[in-house]
Amino acid sequence: MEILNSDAIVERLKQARVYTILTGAGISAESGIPTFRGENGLWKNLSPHELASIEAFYRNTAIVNEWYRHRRDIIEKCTPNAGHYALTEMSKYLPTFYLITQNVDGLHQRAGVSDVIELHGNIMQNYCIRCGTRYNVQQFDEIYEHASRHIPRCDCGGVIRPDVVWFGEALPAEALERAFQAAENAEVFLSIGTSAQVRPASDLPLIAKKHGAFFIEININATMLSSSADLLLQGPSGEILPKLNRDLHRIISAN
Ligand code: BJW
Ligand code: ZN
Repeated sequence: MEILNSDAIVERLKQARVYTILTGAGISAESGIPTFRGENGLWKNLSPHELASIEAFYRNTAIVNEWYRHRRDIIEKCTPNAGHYALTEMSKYLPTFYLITQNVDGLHQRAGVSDVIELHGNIMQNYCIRCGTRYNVQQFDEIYEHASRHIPRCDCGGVIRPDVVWFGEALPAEALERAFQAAENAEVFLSIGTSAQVRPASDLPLIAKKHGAFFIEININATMLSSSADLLLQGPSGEILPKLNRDLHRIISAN
């Protein structure tokens, strides 16, 4: 069945030159990576707010490090799903395609998109809080294994932390600037698998809409953004995106 079944929508998508995509944890759920919120979103009875902050890291270094190590293990064993691959396909034929992700799992890159705007960093990278030296997973694990009290330290004595953005921290300036630009320039904006509860990422769809974009949301549940959507595609992104890709490809190559 076609999911783009209104003539007005088909025409709008056909004319659009700039497609901007925002993804969240939901797109990786079908790869087996737990989302942050909702039923399975807790880890050892702690919410993301109690784990993803510098205060939590200093207060509970062992627990937070264990959480990241556990998540890295899961991510390393996972593979991108049909939703990631559908976006990769779309990136090849849409005239201008920006992919912004809140995810730190690197699955879009593993699915073949080279230019991904990562708003919240990447879980495989770590850095020293004092001198900035960077450590990849292997280097980090080596140090972590011998670390006293689960506090991995750099040669300079500084604590090593994951290169991700915690609550209260600024997003990487260049990525944020590119994301705002991509939202402002979007003619079609797709928000996929995000609860849209975390700012400033959750502002992007509304910025795009304010600048005239056609806003499509893909999610298994309603979110804060659903009432602003021009088209709501409810269901798992691993099922919806391949259908959307097929329909879009047909519409665009019919030009
Ligand atoms: C499916 C599916 C399937 C399931 N198919 N769908 C006003 C302005 C600016 C900031 C704030 C503000 N008010 C408050 C703030 C502070 C804060 C914030 O937003 N708090 C709110 C919670 C109220 N924001 C910040 O602190 C940010 N920084 C900041 O503002 O800095 C200011 C500053 C400026 C200058 C100097 C200093 C400071 C930083 C936010 C960082 C968020 N970090 C985390 C952790 C990253 C590291 C890690 O991974 O460990 O990012 S928290 C967590 O939430 C993670 C995610 O990227 C993020 C978003 O979650 P996401 O992706 O939406 O996942 P879920 O689980 O919430 O939702 C999954 C969705 O998928 C659901 O809707 C499901 O239904 C759906 N789904 N399966 C389709 N198969
Ligand atoms: Zn250092």
